[in-house]
Amino acid sequence: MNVSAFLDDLRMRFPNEPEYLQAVEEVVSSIADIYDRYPAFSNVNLLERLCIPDRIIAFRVSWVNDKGRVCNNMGYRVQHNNAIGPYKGGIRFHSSVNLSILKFLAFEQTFKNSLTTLAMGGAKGGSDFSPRGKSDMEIMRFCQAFVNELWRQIGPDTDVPAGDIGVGAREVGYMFGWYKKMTREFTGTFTGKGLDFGGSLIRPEATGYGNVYFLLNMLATRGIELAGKKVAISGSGNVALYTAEKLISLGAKVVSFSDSDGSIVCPDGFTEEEFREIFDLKTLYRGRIREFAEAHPERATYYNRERPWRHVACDIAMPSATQNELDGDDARALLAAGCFAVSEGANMPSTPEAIREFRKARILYAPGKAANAGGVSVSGLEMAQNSQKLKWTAEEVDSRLKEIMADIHSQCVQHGTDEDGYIDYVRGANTAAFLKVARAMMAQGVV
Ligand code: NDP
Ligand code: 2IT
Repeated sequence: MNVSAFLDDLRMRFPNEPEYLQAVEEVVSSIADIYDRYPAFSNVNLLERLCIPDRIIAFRVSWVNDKGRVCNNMGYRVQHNNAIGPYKGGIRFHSSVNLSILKFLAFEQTFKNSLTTLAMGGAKGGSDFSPRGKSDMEIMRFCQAFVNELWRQIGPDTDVPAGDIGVGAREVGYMFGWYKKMTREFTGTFTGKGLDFGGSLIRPEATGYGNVYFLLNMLATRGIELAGKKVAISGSGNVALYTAEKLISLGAKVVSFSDSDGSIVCPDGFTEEEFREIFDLKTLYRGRIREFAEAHPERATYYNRERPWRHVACDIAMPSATQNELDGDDARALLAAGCFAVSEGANMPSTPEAIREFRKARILYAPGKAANAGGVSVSGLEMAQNSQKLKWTAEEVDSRLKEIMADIHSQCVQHGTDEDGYIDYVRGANTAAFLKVARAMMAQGVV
């Protein structure tokens, strides 16, 4: 396969979609060899069908704010690929949302879901609506207007949305409520639901916990203990907070958090009590991370409009906020300070230059599609429980999550180990994920 000709063609057709092109380039570059080994793939133009989404739904969402004014946002659902199961992936509400970002996320989701061992295709949706500063009633009206457009396109065996940035239990609850009203059916069409109406135990924790389980598998390949290690985290949302909770419970030292306004750093690690305060600040009060540093100036330093990476020495970095939040300079600063492992909680948080630095330095580097797959995995387990009309215990879900993360790690090792023994998790994850989806697409013909 001529990788550069393939990418040039996509660039010409989708010139204004940099995030989408970035995600595709990473995958295509790492599967080119294996793709060429099977000429049957190119005979049916499989790669192009795998990179271009099956379907994109776009719509206007009109809703009324608390002042009685009508506001208009864009809404989207990108149904990328359903070769191995129903479309599955989160919904993002953030002012930055556009088609390029949702196409990259849906593309990544297809590969991630393939790794989970469960039957889920890939999708992503969202809106440029910003929940920041909105009242509960405004959020509810927006969610209802969004689902009013989307409900015909989704279903328990068709497409199952969940949360992502700006969409947590509150938003999923409102969306599920309106979906149920429109369909007059109680089904498992959303995951991340409240525990009283079909939600799974451990789903809120799953992405963060899963990332720590994946990290433990990576560290074990080098005989390294987690206890006592300093871990820099970005973000302070769902993924970041549960990553920190698990890390602290295992004796690691969490030295940073951030939000879209700035970062807080505590070089000797937040105590469990301090973490609880941060957790409540972000979840109960929906506050800003700076408020913790203002309340405890002796414990934490606040860096306005800055990411944490250049402000703290750490052994391990777990970027858990958003895409392209760790660039080449950040990567060099982390490496210079002794960082030897990076496990991505966010989707595509490291820029291509940062990834090149990590791989060149031969540190442990896990891409999000492997490391953060715990969230969608437990979503898959929520779907299974909903179908059975049963509820599993927290212990059962957590132990299945651990097994799935270990399995994903094994797939990376199987397909990504270099001749010198270095595990290239990027190549491993992309190859394993690609092969499964490709086999399913081949078997199903040109559809
Ligand atoms: P949340 O909305 O709960 O938290 C997002 C966090 O990132 C917040 O701290 C937010 O700050 C910060 N953030 C968001 N956008 C930006 C930005 N443009 N610049 C800097 N900081 C930003 O989302 P999640 O924790 O669910 O998601 C975080 C990442 O993890 C995303 O990349 C998501 O795609 C990925 N992910 C999520 C999964 C899940 O199950 N939720 C599963 C797998 C991956 P602020 O508070 O200021 O908005
Ligand atoms: O990026 C992701 O994997 C998610 N936001 C979770 C998707 C899901 O369907 O649980």
